[in-house]
Amino acid sequence: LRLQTDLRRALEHDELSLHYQAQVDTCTGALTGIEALLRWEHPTLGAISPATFVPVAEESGLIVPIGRWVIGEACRQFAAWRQEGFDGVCIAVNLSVRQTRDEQLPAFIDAVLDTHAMPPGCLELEITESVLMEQTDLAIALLTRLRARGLRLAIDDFGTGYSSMAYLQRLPIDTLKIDMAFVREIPGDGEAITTAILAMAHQLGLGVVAEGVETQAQHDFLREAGCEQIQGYRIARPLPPEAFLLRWGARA
Ligand code: G
Ligand code: G
Ligand code: MN
Ligand code: NA
Repeated sequence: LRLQTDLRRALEHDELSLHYQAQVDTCTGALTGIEALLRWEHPTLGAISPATFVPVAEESGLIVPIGRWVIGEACRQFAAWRQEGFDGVCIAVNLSVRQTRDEQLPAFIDAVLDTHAMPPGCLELEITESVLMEQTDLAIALLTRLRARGLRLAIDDFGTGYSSMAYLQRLPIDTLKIDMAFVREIPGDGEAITTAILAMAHQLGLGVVAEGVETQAQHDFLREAGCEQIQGYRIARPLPPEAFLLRWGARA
């Protein structure tokens, strides 16, 4: 309850911020995408992980205004970076299940894209596989509406849920993000499932990003397996905007 009250104030008091993590071409190392990740600096408790406060925000419904702030701020930052050589790159934000029940979300996103003169194809929404499994036809209809506007959709943490095949058919998805649980087991038991996900994704015409890549061996395996994009500490940690620009901007 304490967190819930504090979170309500966090939005108004500028305690929330975004860090940005690079997604790169597995072969060339070139930047291909940027994932925005929410951070909360609590005035007395210090940094609180989204793994802790996002569930609280979901329960209270606060995730709707917070999620909107994330979309607005990520797009504002991305637009400000446009002169920095990030052409062909898109910005990804995480969407919580509650936000897929927000009927006003498409109108909100339209307004944000309009404000920043941003093509819809530059914004990717990440939805976790487990979230999708709870989804109703209504949420699927909402995601379909967003995709029809030209936004990109990614399935986050892919491979840990159960109903993969069924919803891959139902949803207009662009990208699968292989869960880091599998990447962690490369070399080893993670190899077979990674290869299988890549084969299926490519058969379906989907792009693939492997998450949580931490070692050279994982990077090498994924390149040989034909995984076109990777993300993880091996490449870069999520960084505050200034540090991200220094590392990845045209003048870097
Ligand atoms: O960045 P980090 O590993 O601390 O994130 C922990 C979890 O919080 C991850 O599951 C991530 O997807 C989630 N998360 C990070 N930022 C956001 C956000 O803006 N919205 C939602 N819904 N989840 C987020
Ligand atoms: O659920 P989602 O995939 O959005 O969560 C991303 C989370 O994973 C972020 O909190 C980010 O900080 C974390 N992360 C990103 N790269 C790595 C990595 O290489 N290793 C580990 N352990 N965590 C990572
Ligand atoms: Mn994500
Ligand atoms: Na993930």
